[in-house]
Amino acid sequence: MARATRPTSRQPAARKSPARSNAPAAAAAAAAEPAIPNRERPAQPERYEASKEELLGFYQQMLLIRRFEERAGQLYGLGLIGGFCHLYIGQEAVAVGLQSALEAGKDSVITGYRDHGHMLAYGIDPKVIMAELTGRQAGISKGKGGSMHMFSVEHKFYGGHGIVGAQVSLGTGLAFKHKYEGDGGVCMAYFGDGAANQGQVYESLNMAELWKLPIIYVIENNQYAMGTSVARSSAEDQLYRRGESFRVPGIQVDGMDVLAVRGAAEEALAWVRAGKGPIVLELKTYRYRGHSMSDPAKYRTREEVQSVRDNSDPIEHAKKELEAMGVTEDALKEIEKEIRARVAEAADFAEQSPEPEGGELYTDVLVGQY
Ligand SMILES: Cc1ncc(C[n+]2csc(CCOP(=O)(O)OP(=O)(O)O)c2C)c(N)n1
Ligand SMILES: [Mg+2]
Repeated sequence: MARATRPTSRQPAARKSPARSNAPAAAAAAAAEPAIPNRERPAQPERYEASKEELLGFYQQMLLIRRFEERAGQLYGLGLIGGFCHLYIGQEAVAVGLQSALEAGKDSVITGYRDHGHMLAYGIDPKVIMAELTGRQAGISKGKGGSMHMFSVEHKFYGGHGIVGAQVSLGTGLAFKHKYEGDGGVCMAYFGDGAANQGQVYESLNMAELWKLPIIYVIENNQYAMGTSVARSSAEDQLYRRGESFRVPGIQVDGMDVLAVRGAAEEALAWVRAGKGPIVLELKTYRYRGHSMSDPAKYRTREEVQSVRDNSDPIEHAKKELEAMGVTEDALKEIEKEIRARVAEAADFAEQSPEPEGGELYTDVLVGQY
């Protein structure tokens, strides 16, 4: 079961001092160099050893996200969801594996617009998420945020952001707050492979390492930024290495295996909670659907998508493992039934709830009076 990471041909290289090769003069110069801080590297994470109950829990959460997103796609098709809607189907193991390792109420989370799965993985009620999608008063942002702008300050879930990369600097601010207030919390800031090429990401990495901020930068590498593949857009396609110039270590993880993801989360949290500063996790994953509901997905073949579904699906993978642990087909069918019922209930709630009152236009606009 040693599938903790799906290593690439380019594993993290051992750090070398360029002076070392030029002995003996260079060796003397190297010896005189002041000690370089933070040259320690995190260990290669182990795959998490989940009990049957824990794995069942992860399976349920992933299935809930999958069925919720499928239903959201249908509601969009029916015109009940307006604006943008970015589905998380295929990436479920990432949010579930990572968020299961966080301490609720202490650690904070921030992400981009593909955010429904993260909210569900945080245990937020599917009803208020679906009601937000349909723009209803009962939605978690009172129906004013929609798919891309959901928040739950109570859960320390800070959105839901439509501006690519913005959540990285905002997350760095959240991490600064954790450190400033000494509350022991860690921020998990999720962003995509496309966002990883943004300038503000590097300004954030620099500050976070300089100030040893408690933050995990999570790159969800689903291989595409809208219609652009990583290969077409990224000079360094091994995204876990993107923190290296700032001495921020990185780990690459199989994002289609929830236990590998959870194992990596443990390692990253241990690093950050020990006060060693930020860390980058690159989760290799895949989105099955288009970038958003309006994407015809002409930039990749159906065969490519089908091959990932057939060979690497995170839910099928967990299901097989549960079967091997002795969970019966009937028990799994029962779970499927319960989840379908929860999603149907959320969809009914979202359709039947009233729209916000007109006066809501003026609430929650400013934090205070100026
Ligand atoms: C600053 C900014 N530039 C461009 C866009 C348009 N845009 C929306 S999503 C996206 C692609 C981002 O891809 P990635 O970071 O890989 O995330 P994914 O959609 O795969 O989750 C782009 C370019 C935007 N919203 N904000
Ligand atoms: Mg992407």
